[in-house]
Amino acid sequence: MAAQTASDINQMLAFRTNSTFPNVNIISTSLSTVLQPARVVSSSRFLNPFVVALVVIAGVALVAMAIGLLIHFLAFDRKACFYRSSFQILNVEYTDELSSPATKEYRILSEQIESMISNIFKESNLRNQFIRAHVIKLRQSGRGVTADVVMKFRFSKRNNGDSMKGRVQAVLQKMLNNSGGLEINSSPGITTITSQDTENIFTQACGARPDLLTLSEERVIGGTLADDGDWPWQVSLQLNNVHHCGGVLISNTWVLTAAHCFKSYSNPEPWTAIFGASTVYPKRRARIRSIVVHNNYRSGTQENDIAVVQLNTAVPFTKAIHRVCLPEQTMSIVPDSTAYVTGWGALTYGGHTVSDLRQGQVRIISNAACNAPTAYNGAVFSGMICAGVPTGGVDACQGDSGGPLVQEDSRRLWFVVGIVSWGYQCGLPEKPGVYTRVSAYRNWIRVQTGV
Ligand code: 4AZ
Repeated sequence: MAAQTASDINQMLAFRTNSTFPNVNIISTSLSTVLQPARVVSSSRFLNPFVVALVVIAGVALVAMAIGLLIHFLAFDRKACFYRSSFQILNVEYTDELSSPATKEYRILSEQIESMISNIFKESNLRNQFIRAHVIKLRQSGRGVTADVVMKFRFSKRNNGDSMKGRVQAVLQKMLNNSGGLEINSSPGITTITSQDTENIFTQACGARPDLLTLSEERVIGGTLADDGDWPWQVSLQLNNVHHCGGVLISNTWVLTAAHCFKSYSNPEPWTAIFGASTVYPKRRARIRSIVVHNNYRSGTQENDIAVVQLNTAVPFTKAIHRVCLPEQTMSIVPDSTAYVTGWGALTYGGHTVSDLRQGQVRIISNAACNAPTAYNGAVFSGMICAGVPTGGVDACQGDSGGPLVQEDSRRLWFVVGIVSWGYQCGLPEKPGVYTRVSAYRNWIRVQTGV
């Protein structure tokens, strides 16, 4: 039989249903008679728009509450706890290079210790509580090295540092057989310290910006206006109480600056040093005891544009006032790496100085590129270093002279790599800022200041 029409098939089905299974049809008819009115009742009750809205609102409120509680317990119910510890490392011989955080040896060993601690905690049941470990000092112990370390955790507010000490200690115990190439003497003891203790430790060390003072996870430099404490080593050198030059604090008593700042007045009497981001509301003032200008400063070429200034009284280091790190003689500064220049200098060539400290992000330019015929055509000597942005616009300018050009190392310590020295006007493309290369004068600074 070929094609049957739909009505043929329907007729056949109707016939079969009625004749072969008559009971089924009766039952099905009676079921539908019973269910029909009930269905009408249920749909009118549950699809009532008012009830639906109520259910949706209740659901949303429940989800919001759950999210709120989760955020609260994950973020706000936690407080920072700090511990201090000392690790004795037996298989690393102590050398002089390990006495300064500026050396490659110090940086490599500290990073190795920091990642060893970090790995141990990340593999432990404290992985969600561990934040950071930072080596604050390497010292000689016997023939080996002892590393003083600060560690930060975030625990629930219901716990305090002391109650969690045992758990932290238990994890550190595992380090004895899993120390990634370092031979640790014995399980290190730990001491609970406060956030104020941690801040004090970093304030005494060199090169710590606010994020390191609290061992924070974040690091941000936003905008161009600096906050108090953002660049704690920045100094304003004032002549008869008027801002004249920038400077950078390298110890409690010494400020590094440019020689050309003292071309007209080299007698310390009218000079003062001002600390804090605002020159109108300074955080501190100090008188100047002596000014040491480099013997071979040449004003024609700006060679050896470097000077150190001794304060009359030592400044106590605080959160907002402390020293920068000095680079080693051998420190290589990588072309195209990021650096920051800070100061109260003019915003345009020929403009006025400003009263709130400003910062500019620039990139290091190789001396070869900076000496190109379209740039400075050979006027940049080996004791100088250039930094700028290809399109111009961000640069040091008049009044920034003597101030710092700084870079952050892999351990978040900041180094002064340059001192604002000269340039053709300000912010022009192909005419970057030229700075005194601090690493080239590391020995001169040591001889003059003992730092
Ligand atoms: C100045 O006259 C000066 N653009 C300082 C830095 C620069 C230019 C001029 C670099 O003190």
